[in-house]
Amino acid sequence: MNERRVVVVAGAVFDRGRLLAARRSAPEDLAGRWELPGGKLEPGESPEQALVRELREELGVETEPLARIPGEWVLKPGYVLQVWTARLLSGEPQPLEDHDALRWLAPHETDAVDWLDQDRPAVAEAARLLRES
Ligand code: 9L3
Ligand code: MG
Repeated sequence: MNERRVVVVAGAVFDRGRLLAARRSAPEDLAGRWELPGGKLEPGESPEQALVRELREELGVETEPLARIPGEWVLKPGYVLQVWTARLLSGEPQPLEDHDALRWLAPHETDAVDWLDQDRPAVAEAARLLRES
C-alpha cells in the first residue's frame, strides 16, 4: 500500500519578504485556483530534488529548499501533499507550464487569492513565517 502512495511536493517560495502564488491553468476543476507550485515526485528523487526540478520546469527559476512545513495533506486517495519553504536563488518566475498567472504576495496579502483548499493550512503557516521574518 505504502509504495503506491504518490507524494506531491510544493514550495512556499520566499523572496524579499513575499510569498509566491501560482494560478493553475489545468485540470479544469482546479483551473483558476491558486497554489503553492510543485508536482509529483519521480522515482528515485528526494522530495527536495523533486521540488527544485518542478520549480525549474514550471517557473524557470532556481530555488533552495529550506525546511519542511510540518504536516501532510491528503489530495485524493493515495495522493498526499508535502510542503517546503524555499528561497529564490535566481531567475524571475514565469508561468511556463501549468499556470497562467503568478503573484508575489506581501504578508498582508496572503489571503488575497483563492487558494486550493488543500494548500490552505500550509499557506497559513508560510504566511506566519513570513510575518515573523
Ligand atoms: N496539488 C495541490 N496543491 C499543490 C500542488 C502543486 C498540487 N500545491 C494537486 C493538484 C493535482 C496534483 O496535486 O491534482 C498533482 O499536481 P501537479 O503535478 O498537477 O502539479
Ligand atoms: Mg505542478
